[in-house]
Amino acid sequence: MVCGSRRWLGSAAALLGAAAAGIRAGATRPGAGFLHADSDLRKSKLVTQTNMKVELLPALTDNYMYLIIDEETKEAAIVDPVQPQKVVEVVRKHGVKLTTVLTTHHHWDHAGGNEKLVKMESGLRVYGGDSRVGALTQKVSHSTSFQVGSLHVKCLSTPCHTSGHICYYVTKPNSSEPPAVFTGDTLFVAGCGKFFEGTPEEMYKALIEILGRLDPETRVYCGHEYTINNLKFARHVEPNNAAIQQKLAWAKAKYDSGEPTIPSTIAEEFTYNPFMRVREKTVQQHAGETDPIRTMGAIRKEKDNFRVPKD
Ligand SMILES: N[C@@H](CCC(=O)N[C@@H](CS)C(=O)NCC(=O)O)C(=O)O
Ligand SMILES: [Zn+2]
Ligand SMILES: [Zn+2]
Repeated sequence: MVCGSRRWLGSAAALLGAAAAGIRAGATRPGAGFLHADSDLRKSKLVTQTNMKVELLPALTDNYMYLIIDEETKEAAIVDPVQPQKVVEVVRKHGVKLTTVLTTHHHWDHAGGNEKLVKMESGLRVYGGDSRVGALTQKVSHSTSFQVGSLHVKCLSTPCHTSGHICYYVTKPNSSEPPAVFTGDTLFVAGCGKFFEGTPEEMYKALIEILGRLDPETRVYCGHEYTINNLKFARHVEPNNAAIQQKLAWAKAKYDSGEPTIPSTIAEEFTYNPFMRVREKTVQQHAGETDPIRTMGAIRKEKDNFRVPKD
């Protein structure tokens, strides 16, 4: 399966068919024989703060789109709207004004809905860090900032998964509530994206020096529901890390009830995510390295070939 390619649509369609035929995927999970094949069987979730709401919208097999609402002005942004029809429906449900598309990277499973969405909703500003992003109107780079209503958005350039990958850091000025970061395929809960267009050094910079230095309470909203598989790899790297065991048990329970395992926080990621823990002796010893960047390269290579166990 190539990330962002249309090739895997075939398998997604086949799985959707199986779900439609009445095979409830809810009792199973990755590595347990079946998949949550249908995003309609995965529940959405609304994270409500005084100033900002984030609605998690399951898309395709395991992607997420995110609707961000500024409570003060009722202006909204959508992150990676691969399924535009669902976006339009949820915008209508909330009665908000959608003005902004935040595209994390050009892969089809993230940017593939942009062209259709701009036809359905006129006047959208489409942000992204890569000319390969469809319907792009605002090309951004590191530290580019703008507003969505009263919310402040700062672009963080995190090349590696793709060379033009952007994470979006969203804050409400003068608020005591935690910020949010939309990390696409750079940082996942307990994992990171494949290094399709970058190096271990770049991912180190992205995870440790950029995302790792955000407010530790920042909520992490990532591009895919990969948490269980990621934690099984994390457990393989650090078998004695209790934070991994606990998060895995929690994630399995969430998955079985069709609920998202998102968001996490930056502080939490440092406790169980092996790619955020490359400075730890335990992770370095597993990799047979003493340098964090070489450790990053080694564990990414290992995960590329990791066979996820059933339990
Ligand atoms: N291993 C993925 C396979 C799909 C895949 O390659 N996904 C891309 C993003 S579209 C990726 O970077 N995955 C990170 C990883 O496999 O660790 C899974 O858990 O389902
Ligand atoms: Zn991708
Ligand atoms: Zn992806």
